[in-house]
Amino acid sequence: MSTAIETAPAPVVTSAAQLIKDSYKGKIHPDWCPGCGDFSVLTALQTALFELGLKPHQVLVISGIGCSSNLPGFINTYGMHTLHGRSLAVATGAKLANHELKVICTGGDGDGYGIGGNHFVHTMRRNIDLTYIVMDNQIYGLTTGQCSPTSVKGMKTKSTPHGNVENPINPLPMAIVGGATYVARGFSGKQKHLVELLKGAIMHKGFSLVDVFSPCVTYNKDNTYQWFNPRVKILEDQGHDPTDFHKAIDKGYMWGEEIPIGLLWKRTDLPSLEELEPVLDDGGPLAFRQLGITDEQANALIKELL
Ligand SMILES: Cc1ncc(C[n+]2csc(CCOP(=O)(O)OP(=O)(O)O)c2C)c(N)n1
Ligand code: SF4
Repeated sequence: MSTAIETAPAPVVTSAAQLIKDSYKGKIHPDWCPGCGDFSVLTALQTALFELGLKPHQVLVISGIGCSSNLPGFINTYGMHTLHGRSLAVATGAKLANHELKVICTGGDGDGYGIGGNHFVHTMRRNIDLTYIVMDNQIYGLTTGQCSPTSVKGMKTKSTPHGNVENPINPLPMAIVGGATYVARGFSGKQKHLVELLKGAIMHKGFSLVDVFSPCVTYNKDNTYQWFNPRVKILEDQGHDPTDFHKAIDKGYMWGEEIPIGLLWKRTDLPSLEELEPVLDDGGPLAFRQLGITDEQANALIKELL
């Protein structure tokens, strides 16, 4: 990978009239390999935020660790680069501290479905209002090409030289039964379509998963743009009904000659976690509220705990 290059400081935007697409351009140029699918996801996210009219300070992007997880460094919003597999846990805390922020997690399949699998399951069942974008390249990119939880059976990787013997997990049916209330799949090669999926996910009140096929051009020589292009079929062109549970599961399982992309599943009848939390009922974000104790009491408490 090339070295990150620092550019001019990102513009500060305080009013909607000042918004331009470059408002979301980060200070650092991405250091992804030329051709990496993650470039398209970054552009799609910046376009979605622009088209939704969200100002950079209204958005927080949080990641774990991986090539894809470097994304918060390349976008001009609030951002946090956390530990491998821990983005959803940190995002849950951030969302509860300031539920007025749009909180978006970005990362890879290893980060989200491997080491972060436990957090994935428990965040979904809470239906907290977060958007989770997983750049699914079916490989560990940053650590140079080991098998990931979504690598297909038989795939030869650095860690499976004789072929992967394990079955991959399927994040889409898993999310549908796990409690996610917006479940979609995109493809880096179909950026305009991805923008619409991301806009829907960001505006959805509840937990949204957008799993994106984002080819790793360096380490995954099987699931390439050329491999996906003839296979991906847009669900919106087929009249798919995203409120039909069984059809959503069926579409989520399809693999091989036809792979559906688009909005598989959406439900709006479940309250999100913040809506159920009485402490968030009134009084605005917790982060802006008075502690309810004096500075002396706070200092004494800190001293006692340290
Ligand atoms: C606790 C911990 N375990 C392992 C690692 C090493 N590690 C860093 S990134 C990564 C996997 C990255 O793969 P993925 O999440 O699919 O993202 P990609 O790089 O493909 O975008 C691993 C295993 C780490 N940083 N921290
Ligand atoms: S190693 Fe793969 S995932 Fe990482 S930047 Fe390069 S192409 Fe992208």
